[in-house]
Amino acid sequence: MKSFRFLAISTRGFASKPVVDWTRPGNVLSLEQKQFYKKNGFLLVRNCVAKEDLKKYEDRFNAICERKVKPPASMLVMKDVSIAKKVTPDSIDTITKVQDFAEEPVLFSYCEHPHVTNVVRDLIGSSPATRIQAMHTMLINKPPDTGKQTSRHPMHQDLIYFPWRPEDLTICAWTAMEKINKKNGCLQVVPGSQTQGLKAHGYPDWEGGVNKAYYAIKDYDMSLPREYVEMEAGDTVFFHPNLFHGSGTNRSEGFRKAISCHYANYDHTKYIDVKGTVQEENLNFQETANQIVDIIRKHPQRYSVKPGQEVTFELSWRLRSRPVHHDGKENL
Ligand SMILES: O=C(O)CCC(=O)C(=O)O
Repeated sequence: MKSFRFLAISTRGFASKPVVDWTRPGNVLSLEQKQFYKKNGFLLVRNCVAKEDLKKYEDRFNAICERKVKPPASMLVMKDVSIAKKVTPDSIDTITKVQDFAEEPVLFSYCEHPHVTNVVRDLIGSSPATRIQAMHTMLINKPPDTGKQTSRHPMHQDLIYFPWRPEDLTICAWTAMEKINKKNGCLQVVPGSQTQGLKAHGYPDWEGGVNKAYYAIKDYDMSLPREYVEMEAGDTVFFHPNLFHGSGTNRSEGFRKAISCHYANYDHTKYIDVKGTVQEENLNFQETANQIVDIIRKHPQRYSVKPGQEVTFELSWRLRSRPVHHDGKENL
């Protein structure tokens, strides 16, 4: 782990510079692709990650689930709410997500994959040399639904979880590790919704339950036009943190795997104080923020907290994120 600097600042007076030039093609993307992203808030890049790479990530995930490989102490291993209460040993069939794999070398190699990072730099950077940081990392093993529809992920905006800005210089890369379609719960997106600003979120009032911290946009307008992003293994969708998105019930027999990373532009991103924003008003957000901070306070060694260092929500992100392709003497 690297050393850290304190970067909590107020949003007041913090205006984002036009870092990305939307009038020119990127290093790897055409002008049309860049403009499609700008307008719609997402871009699907087919065949972005090779099958051999996907196999490496899957093998490592399986080895972690089967306890053949010890995960880094800071990685969270999660179960679906409908499975979690059953007393079953951990296996590929019970682990539905791993999160915060910045210290896991094989999984983190996804975040460093040049086909992914080249696109990221075109969409949140100014040049192929733009410095980026992997902020949030996940491998999602969406289980076949048990009948309670807990495998659904409600429509939400990822920015609700993130205490940094500007949002236009953060992006998610989400790669299908196998064929993903409506049947096994593909991503659903509302094109253009990233321009609407951050909405209030809360737990959906679904019967059957919902997974922890799976928030939904409150009073969501079900008539908004949704696009179902069906993908082949290796296809990658890049999306804006304000894009309305979610995923449907997995009605197949198998687990549906995707690997993802949220990146931020290292040189133009600052933490904000969420006081007075939609995020603070969201009680569930506070609950989640406190839970993460509490875990780190309880296990300071796991996260390399320095003696006497105050564990804040911002610090919780700095400890779990990691610069990509640059020395990053300091984390964002
Ligand atoms: O993988 C999925 O099913 C949805 C992922 C997602 O929307 C998220 O984690 O924000």
